[in-house]
Amino acid sequence: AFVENLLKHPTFLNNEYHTKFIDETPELFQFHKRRDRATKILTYIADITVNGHPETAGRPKPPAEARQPRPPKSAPGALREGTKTLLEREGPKAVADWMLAQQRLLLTDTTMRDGHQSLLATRMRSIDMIRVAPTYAANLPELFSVECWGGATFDVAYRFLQECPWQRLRDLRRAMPNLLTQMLLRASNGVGYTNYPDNVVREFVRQAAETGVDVFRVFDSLNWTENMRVAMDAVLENERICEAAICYTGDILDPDRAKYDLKYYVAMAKELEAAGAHVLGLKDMAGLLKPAAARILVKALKDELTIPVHFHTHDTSGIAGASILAAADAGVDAVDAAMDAFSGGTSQACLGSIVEGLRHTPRDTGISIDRVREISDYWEQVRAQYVAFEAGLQAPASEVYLHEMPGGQFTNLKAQARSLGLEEKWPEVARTYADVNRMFGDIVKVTPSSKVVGDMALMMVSQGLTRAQVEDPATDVAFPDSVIDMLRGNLGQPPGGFPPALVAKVLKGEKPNTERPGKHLPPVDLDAARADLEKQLEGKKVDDEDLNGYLMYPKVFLDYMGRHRVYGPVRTLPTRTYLYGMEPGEEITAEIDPGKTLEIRLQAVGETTDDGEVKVFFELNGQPRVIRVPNRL
Ligand code: BTN
Ligand code: 3PY
Ligand code: ZN
Repeated sequence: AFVENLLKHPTFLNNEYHTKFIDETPELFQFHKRRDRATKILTYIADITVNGHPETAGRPKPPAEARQPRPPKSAPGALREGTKTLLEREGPKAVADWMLAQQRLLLTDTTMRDGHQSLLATRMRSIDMIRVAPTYAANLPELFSVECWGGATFDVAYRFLQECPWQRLRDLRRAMPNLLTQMLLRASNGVGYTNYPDNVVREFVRQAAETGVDVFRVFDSLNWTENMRVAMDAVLENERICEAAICYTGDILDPDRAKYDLKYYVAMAKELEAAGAHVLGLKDMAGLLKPAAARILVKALKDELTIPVHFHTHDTSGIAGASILAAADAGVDAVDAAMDAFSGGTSQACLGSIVEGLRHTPRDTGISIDRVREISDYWEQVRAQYVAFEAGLQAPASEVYLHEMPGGQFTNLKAQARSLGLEEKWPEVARTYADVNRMFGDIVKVTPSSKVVGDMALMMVSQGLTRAQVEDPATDVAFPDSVIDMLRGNLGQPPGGFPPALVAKVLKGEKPNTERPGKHLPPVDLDAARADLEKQLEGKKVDDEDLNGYLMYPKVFLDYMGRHRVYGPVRTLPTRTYLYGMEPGEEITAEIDPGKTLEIRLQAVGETTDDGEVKVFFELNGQPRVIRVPNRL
């Protein structure tokens, strides 16, 4: 009856069906609330098989031979001890001291977070990570950490992948008991795009620590230390590793960019050390730290700090490997890199190349290149499943030194420009992005401040506005909401503040808040929020993880829950099935609960009937099942 209700609904008949419709149309749920999980999954597969997945329509498809990736074999025997073992035994300070005592260069593998965030629009699904996680634990216990959570992966999981980010974390944590898991946390912006009340930030950190994050890389999108303390203190309180990051922008060797000079970065690093950081993150989100500057900056940081330094950069311009080797020479303790298949371009430098580049040198990483290659072979097969989301650079882009876009934003903004019909004008978008940065007073550009600069640049190019016009008090400009919000002070303050004349124009005389945004946000009543959410979910009990998802992204979370009621645990499907459905004769398995595995075979897809339905014939664990779905094509 549910499907019938759905099918006969005018929205469907008009072909306007979108998942939102399900969320906004509660009467659909009056029947068959208890449709079992298997039927839900079959409904999903049938729907995708008949209609395709909305996100892959019109995009390239993986070749038929690109079948489910197979993880490599794990080294036999008991797991060797790793960094997580040390954290558990002796605590975060001991891990930091241990880092300082290593001569070898320590490595963080970013494939499961920044790698796919930067190359595949963050679309990697949990199953592709969880299947290889035990191999990481068995074969690469020398890694410093595995970055696998936070940044954009949190909302993309709910929003586009129809899966729970907390469950991903829990599963990865369990599969890699000897390795440190690492996340990217946008300080008071949590894993969102706006400042949250202090108690929401604290509660989020507590939950992330409980579910399985060991290393928190905390940064602020305007480099405002003041705005990092709540998140940092929460990490410290939960006895996890607090890696507080300075975001690198400009060029310390360029006298024209004196605002962000060596002194500036060293001073900020010392502030973060004084605030209790166990590790200093050097976060070069756009890949602007060139080799000569890396050598100087790392040397200065190592001279001035007593905590280890962990360098993160992007290979957008193609020079990241050289910067990393320079940083290694200057004594950096740890660096980020991605497995071959997820490296290069807007992602991190190639992990295997760094391993080999340092082989037989004092900073030899001690990592087996054979083990790296096996895992990278797996990642190559994984990447092939996601061709629909490839938007990558075909070649290095030295253009990044002009616009300074972070790795995660570059290809994203290009796609946005394309969808606005501005593809030909990309060089102008890039120049305008640089102009906007100067107009805002030369700020750090990283989520969420980078989005504000991007919004403004796209608006100016599409309306043909120049910087001079925007700054001219006599020209009327309709500023994007995100710009108004930032200049109100809602993301905090950049060094030196925003240019007063621009603030006056954008806010039309309204006084900005120059204090910490969180200072003025009332705490959320968590019990009331939970009760409210339970009511919206018609009495379903809400646990702390769900509550935290809702607090970060209320609408995205509710949409996810609405779809979950219809489709069930689709995260257990192979990626190919999830994105493209099945072909007649194909057979897959999906473990919908620990130990409960479904064997699903697609027998045939029927003709479309007069009322626009298609019967899809399955065998579920050997039993025939027929599912009817609308043909919406
Ligand atoms: C999403 O991308 O909205 C989440 C995945 C579930 C989407 C399914 S695919 C079949 C059906 N058609 C839609 O437009 N949404 C659902
Ligand atoms: C994020 O915030 O998601 C980033 O990757 C910033 O570099
Ligand atoms: Zn990054």
